[in-house]
Amino acid sequence: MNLVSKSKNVTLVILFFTVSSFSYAESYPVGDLTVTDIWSRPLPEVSVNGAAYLTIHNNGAKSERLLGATSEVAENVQVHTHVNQDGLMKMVHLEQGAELPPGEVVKFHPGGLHVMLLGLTSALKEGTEYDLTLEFESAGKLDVVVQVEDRSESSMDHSSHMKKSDSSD
Ligand SMILES: [Cu+2]
Repeated sequence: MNLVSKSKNVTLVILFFTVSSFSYAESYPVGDLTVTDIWSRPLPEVSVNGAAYLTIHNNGAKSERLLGATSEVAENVQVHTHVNQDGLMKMVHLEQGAELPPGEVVKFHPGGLHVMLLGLTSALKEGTEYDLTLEFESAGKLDVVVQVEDRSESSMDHSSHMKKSDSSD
């Protein structure tokens, strides 16, 4: 009895690790940093500019900075944030880069910090990916892959979806 339940547990643990290694997005280490969850919104082909979002973990004891980035999909890549100016959200180019305090996780997301892609040279199509080279002040350069995926649905209120499917029109 004991032996059987033990081996069952082992199987479950193995299964769990196999599944999680497939379902979790790639993470990229450089210096004391780990970069995870790198994505872009898909955009219509006519779009001039785009943005990339990511999460940076600073596991070190010293402050770091994301100074900028380069990519083949854009003529110019800059670190941007949004500031509220008289009730209007305005994009600001962070010429000194984004600060990454020690022991903290900095999340780049729509409406906040973002990696701005100026002058797109190829379309950001859903389901595709592209290369982005991040440049950090101390850790140096890091090549990452950006997944182009539509996340708008997951951030929306699902109750509105329910109502839609319930209605008869
Ligand atoms: Cu921007």
